[in-house]
Amino acid sequence: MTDLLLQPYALNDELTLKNRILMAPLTRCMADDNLVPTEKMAAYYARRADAGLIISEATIIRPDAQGYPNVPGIFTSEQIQGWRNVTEQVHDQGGKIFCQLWHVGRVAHPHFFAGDVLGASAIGIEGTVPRMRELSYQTPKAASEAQIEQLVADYAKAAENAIEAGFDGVEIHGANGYLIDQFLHHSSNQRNDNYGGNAANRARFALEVVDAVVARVGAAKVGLRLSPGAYFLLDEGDEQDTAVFDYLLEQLNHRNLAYLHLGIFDDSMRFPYLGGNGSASQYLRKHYNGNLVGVGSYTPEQGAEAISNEEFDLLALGRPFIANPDLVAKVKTQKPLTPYTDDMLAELY
Ligand code: FNR
Ligand code: 8K6
Repeated sequence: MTDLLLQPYALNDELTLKNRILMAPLTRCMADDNLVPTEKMAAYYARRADAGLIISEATIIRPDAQGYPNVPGIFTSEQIQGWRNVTEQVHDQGGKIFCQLWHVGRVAHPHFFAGDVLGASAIGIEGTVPRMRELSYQTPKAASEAQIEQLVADYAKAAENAIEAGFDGVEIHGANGYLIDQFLHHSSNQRNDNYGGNAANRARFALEVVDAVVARVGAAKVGLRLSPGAYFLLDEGDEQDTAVFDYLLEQLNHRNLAYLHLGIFDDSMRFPYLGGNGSASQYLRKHYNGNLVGVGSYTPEQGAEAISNEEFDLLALGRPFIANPDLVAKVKTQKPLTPYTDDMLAELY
């Protein structure tokens, strides 16, 4: 069964993956204090170059995108150089790697930068920054239309920087309750201008970012991650959100992106307002025509079965890749995987 995972897969005319196993983006908070990727990070990614495609840990597009310590950036020349070292080592091992472009929106903390925390609306989240519990989240400012225009331009510039750094493409992080997702969900977007209210307005920011990034680097090099079910850093979703995602996916069907990637920790979660059996992957498959990446607490065997049932086309694995740098080799030789445990996050191996 897992043979299916090991077959090559053409994303489009430009990019063919050597297998259908993707390394999911995994924040590790191990960049240096200038948010530059280190030599250890290069070795960590190169060790996993057997994946059909590595998606980098989320990488911030500009200073106010930061909500966690020591996450890498892609906006200074030093950061671009650091990433170039990573992409070269991955390429030397025969791998491919995309850069996940990230702005956390209201999950940002001014401890990390000078300036305002921006969100879709002035609605904050409860709680404190992980690993820095003394920092409580603040109420964001609603981004003005001029600030939105600048954000869109900064995503496009970050994508250009990523290509300059040698990445094979970029994945726009539109999932998991961060900035783009904050525009898509009703609980975090109560604007009454062109970016709020009806479905087209709430999807506008996401589509402007996609179009600006595509214009800069080409659709064949652009993936997008979305969380149609609200489950992380957001209040519960509802039917109003579903109308937004229905509209957004219909629009994306005309964009010819490299792939669409579900953002979720466990695909057995159910969101009744998404219809069908309530799973986020089934909802995306129903509304999206292109390459779909499934994810969320799958084993390789379960993922292969889901692919053979045409539930999605490619499988991303996150925690199993932290525990098993040699994951693909183990799947090939049918060796058991080392189970993931949270203490593995302490070190980059
Ligand atoms: C994540 N995840 C995640 N997602 C994302 O889009 N960008 C990121 O930077 C991160 N960072 C991250 C760090 C850690 C430590 C974990 C465990 C998860 C989510 C990840 O990509 C994936 O969707 C989930 O981990 C579910 O897949 P697995 O781990 O069950 O295969
Ligand atoms: C994406 C960046 C931040 C770092 C992430 C660390 C993640 C830790 C892992 C587990 C968290 C699981 C949260 C799942 C939410 C489910 C809610 C029902």
